[in-house]
Amino acid sequence: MMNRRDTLLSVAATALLMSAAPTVVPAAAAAAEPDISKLPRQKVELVAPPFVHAHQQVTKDGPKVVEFKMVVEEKEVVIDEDGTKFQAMTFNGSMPGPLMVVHQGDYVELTLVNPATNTMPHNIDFHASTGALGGGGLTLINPGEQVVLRFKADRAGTFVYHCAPGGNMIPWHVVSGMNGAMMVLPRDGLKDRDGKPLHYDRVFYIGEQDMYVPKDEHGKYKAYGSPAESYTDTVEVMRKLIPTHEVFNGKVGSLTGKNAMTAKVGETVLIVHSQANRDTRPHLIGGHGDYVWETGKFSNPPETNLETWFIRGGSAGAALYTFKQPGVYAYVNHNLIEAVELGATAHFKVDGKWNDDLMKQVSAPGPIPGGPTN
Ligand SMILES: [Cu+2]
Repeated sequence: MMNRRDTLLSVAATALLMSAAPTVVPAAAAAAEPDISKLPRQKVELVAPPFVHAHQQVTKDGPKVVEFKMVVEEKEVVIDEDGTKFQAMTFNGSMPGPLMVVHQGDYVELTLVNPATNTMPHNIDFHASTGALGGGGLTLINPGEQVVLRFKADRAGTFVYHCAPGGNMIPWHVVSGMNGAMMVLPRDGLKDRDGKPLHYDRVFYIGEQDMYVPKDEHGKYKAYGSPAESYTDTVEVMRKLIPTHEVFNGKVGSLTGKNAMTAKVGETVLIVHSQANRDTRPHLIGGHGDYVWETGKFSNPPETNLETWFIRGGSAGAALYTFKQPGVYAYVNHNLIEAVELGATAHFKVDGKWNDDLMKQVSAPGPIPGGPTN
């Protein structure tokens, strides 16, 4: 008799086969392409969001093979102040997975590891890549397996990656945490609409995620022993399309208070924002998007001076802003119900000198002159 896990494995395998992933990869090798075996190689250690691994914004070097390794981790995490437990499935242990940065024309070479301690097959679909379901058709691995995928980052921009193991498994793995983003920078860096170079002093990666945690008959969030155990109840909540949590970087409060992102007045910050499943509308309260690539595609001219921008579900965007005033800025999904009630709020803590010309409290709160005194 099949247990739950075997059932899920076979559902995933069948669905993937039905999606017609190629089993034979055509030999590439058009004449103009470089001999990949002769290209320089660079190993990159990924770091957990909101931080981003060290990288050059502009490169004068030719294309290279950039080596990454990600380990899939299935684990229980707590996602809010009430201690709600969540059976997460993650790339490299974080929600979202790490931001991977390369330059256009580089080759991305990912070693994806699914440790034997996991319970599910996983894979990865890179929206930055071309072919085989974004690599998903070539990377499906069972617990105890690993796979190496190489693809050419042939277009610039910010792109989502996510697990897509087939059929009903796809949305479930994505909203369980298996999503992240890649930034493919133009080799000569970011530009404004007139071709003037744009530079950032800091970069942060925010991955927004909708979560669907089942409740018991008393309205309390339920906890489960494994992702598979949570599956049936979770899908029931998912199908109603009403998230119980909408969070930045894995849980409510992951980027607020003492976890705030930091900057100084005069610094330019690039904010990469992804949502692999659902639309969102980032807004920096008290600031703007000086330059915004809403769709994340750096070959398109950036919009300027935006108040709020739109990230389509299944994409990542980038916003560049130079802070002009000190203080704590909330960075929110400006569906404010999602920001305040469901968790989609982050903070920037900005140090520096206040500019009275831009804003001044001319008169502090006080009694209305001539009004009643008590
Ligand atoms: Cu997965």
